[in-house]
Amino acid sequence: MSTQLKCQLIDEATFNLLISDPDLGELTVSLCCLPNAKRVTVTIVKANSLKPMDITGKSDPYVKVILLINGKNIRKKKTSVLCNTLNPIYNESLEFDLSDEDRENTDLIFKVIDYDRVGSNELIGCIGIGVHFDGINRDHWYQMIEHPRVPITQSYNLRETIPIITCKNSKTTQQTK
Ligand SMILES: [Ca+2]
Repeated sequence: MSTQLKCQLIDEATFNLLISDPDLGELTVSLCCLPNAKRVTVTIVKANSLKPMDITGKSDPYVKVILLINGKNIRKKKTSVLCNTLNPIYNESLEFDLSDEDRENTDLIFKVIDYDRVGSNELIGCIGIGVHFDGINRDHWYQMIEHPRVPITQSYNLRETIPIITCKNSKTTQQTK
């Protein structure tokens, strides 16, 4: 009985750790939809209070953006590396060609990564925006579609991981197998 209770307490503590991400910093991005050109402009505005990854107490951050359609990696683009800073200001626009149809099935993954000259680059934190996410991460995408040619800006707390994207069609596929 007491062992069982103890286990439950541990589980709860682990659960709390999982839902409260450590302070990795904040990323500000702007989305703008140009329906006539069938294009979406993703502007990486800035990041704030990033987690230091280097021995200097700073990081050398860049942002990689991955475009997914129906959960499949379609394209990726990245910003330049800004050295020795925890508060990089990019104001860099990344263009993605996107048809009206694909726009309804799109997600964007943003990864803030510390560049290292020696060894492999390390992930600082990430976020996801698009139709398969919840809350503001989803609403931001639809606000962009509803207001074409207007840049919509939003700041996000970075997370250690992003939830797995489950596609609307994937369940049907599993059932038919
Ligand atoms: Ca570094």
